[in-house]
Amino acid sequence: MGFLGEEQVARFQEEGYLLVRGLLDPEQDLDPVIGEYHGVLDQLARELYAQGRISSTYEELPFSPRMIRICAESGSTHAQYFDFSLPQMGIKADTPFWAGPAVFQTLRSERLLDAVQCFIGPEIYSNPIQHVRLKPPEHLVPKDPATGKVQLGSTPGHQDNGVLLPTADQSQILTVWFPLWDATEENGCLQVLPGSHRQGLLTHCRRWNGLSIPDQFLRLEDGLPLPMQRGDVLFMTQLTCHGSLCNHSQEVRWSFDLRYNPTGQPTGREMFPGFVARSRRNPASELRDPSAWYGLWRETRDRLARAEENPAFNRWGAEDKVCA
Ligand SMILES: O=C(O)CCC(=O)C(=O)O
Ligand SMILES: [Fe+2]
Repeated sequence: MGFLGEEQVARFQEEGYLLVRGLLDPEQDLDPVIGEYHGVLDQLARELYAQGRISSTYEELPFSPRMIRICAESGSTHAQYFDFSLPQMGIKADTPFWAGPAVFQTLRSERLLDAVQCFIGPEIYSNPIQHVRLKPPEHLVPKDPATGKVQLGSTPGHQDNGVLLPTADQSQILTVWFPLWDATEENGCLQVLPGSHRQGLLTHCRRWNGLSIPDQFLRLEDGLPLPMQRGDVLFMTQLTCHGSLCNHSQEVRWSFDLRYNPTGQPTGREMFPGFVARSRRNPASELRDPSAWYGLWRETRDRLARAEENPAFNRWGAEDKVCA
């Protein structure tokens, strides 16, 4: 498994995306991550309980209802607590993140990298623009008190190239998205616009739910929903327009989105740490130690917490006319 045929790579180039069914081994690539996140949720529950923000740690509940209960009662989705990246503003010395060993092993999964190699070659760099997304059902989580809007709702239409700095416009950044549990139209699977990568970078506007392409340039409703099962992996170019549906189900929608580029090319987010995931030319340059990976993120957090100015994470100003 893992090696893709020429016709699959050609389809990716033509359509801007490729969905590969059953690429990952759910038991080897996904279950260790799920196990690790049980510990993360447990730790969060204990902390919130100690702070008096929840009335029980809900230990008796399975992961998804436990998380939903904790989010509902504490009034937050705690997205940063679970994420293996840092926020783009307001990083503090105690900003939480999770860069655990099971996550690291999945970023380095041989099956995954064999496939990535078919798109970008054998010198593979793990780009630090990456997220875990644990999205509770929208109707079960309170709205953000600051904005009055749903927290961690559907992802609006965008290109990943729009969320990185122009330094990486010439880089070849491959987006890799997969669900930890089945992603369905009901729980908010991804939607892509086939062929949309051929029109170049579109203008993005900053809205309450992040950067997105305004409606006059992109109708995500015309997109193709891509329900995916555990083990399936979606590959996209950095210019492919995509977003997600809403989570109208009763369970958490859980996914990883990772990115890889050929080693040496700008990542578009140089203030965050990437690493060499595979090198056939210089195998010793590969990062293999999960605690070293955690250390890179920790140092980055501590450095940015001390910084006086917030670095810029994207190119879009608030003043663009189409955004008014
Ligand atoms: O998972 C989502 O809802 C959005 C993911 C996304 O935009 C990405 O992986 O680039
Ligand atoms: Fe995206």
